[in-house]
Amino acid sequence: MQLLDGKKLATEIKLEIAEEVRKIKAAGKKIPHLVAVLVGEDGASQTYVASKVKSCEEVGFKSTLFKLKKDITENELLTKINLLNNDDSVDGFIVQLPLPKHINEEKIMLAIAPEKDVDGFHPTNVGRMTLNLPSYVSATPKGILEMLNRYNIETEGKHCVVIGRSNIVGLPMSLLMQRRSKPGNCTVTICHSKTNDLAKYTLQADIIIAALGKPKFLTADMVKKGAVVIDVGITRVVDASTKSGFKLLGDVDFEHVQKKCSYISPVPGGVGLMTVVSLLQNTLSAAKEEFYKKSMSFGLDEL
Ligand code: BQF
Repeated sequence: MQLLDGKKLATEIKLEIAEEVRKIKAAGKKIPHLVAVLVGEDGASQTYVASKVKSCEEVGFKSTLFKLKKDITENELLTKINLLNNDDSVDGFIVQLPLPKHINEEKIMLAIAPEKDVDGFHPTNVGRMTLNLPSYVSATPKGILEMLNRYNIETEGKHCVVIGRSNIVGLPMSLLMQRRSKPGNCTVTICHSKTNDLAKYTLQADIIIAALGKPKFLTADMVKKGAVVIDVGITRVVDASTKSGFKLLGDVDFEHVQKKCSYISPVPGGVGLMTVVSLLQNTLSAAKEEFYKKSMSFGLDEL
């Protein structure tokens, strides 16, 4: 078994991004600027946003965090988004999820200008990703592709089982694994909460991507010998023995599954760190106008 070390990869990629930022600065160009909007005081969300801000600092990006009160109205949040859409100093921004229940997340996602949607959640970016057009790709699936790529894991012709069909992970992941590219070219099965006899599918999988959000759900008896197992789950459970009072559990029963597989990603220290790095990569793409040109364009060559 080989560990898919998200910490090692994230460190390596951040150094590469930092080097590119250094060149941008040396060329006298503006450094990438990411804005994060946090609504309310959810503990996990605060942690995630903090690690995104810290990662920006590490690579030399500018970052701005807006903390909004949990009782902010939907309209007030939409006004904030409109300001960010029109602020030329902002290359990309994210609205940290989940949002309080009185705010419609779908409506918020739709309000973000696709050109600044570095989370890749806007239907324009999801549609472009689906059709293999240049676009921001949702950070977790993007990070998993980067992980497979950097560990040189062969995916062509393999059977990939994705467990979970969320808009943010399962759905885009399944599309990315089947597409004509490297990594890609898999035969993909999407499994979910209504799948009958899940093990029938996972036992045939060369690659399993577990993104359902149930701690230790994938057990050793569900995994074929030599499979590649990617654990996307991160459930916080109370644990008095840790400094923070909680620990993170993946969707995979790591202790037993690791004995059967060729590669496995740990939790913590796996996919989560790749997710944060992908956000940095998307922000760099935004600053470089890789997917959307800010200049006026009437040509068909500039999608
Ligand atoms: C690690 C997220 C669910 C809902 C909203 C490193 C992160 C997590 C774990 C992280 C996540 C999950 C993020 C580890 C961002 C990933 O070492 O295992 C980093 O910061 N994530 C988020 O912003 O919103 C979420 C999961």
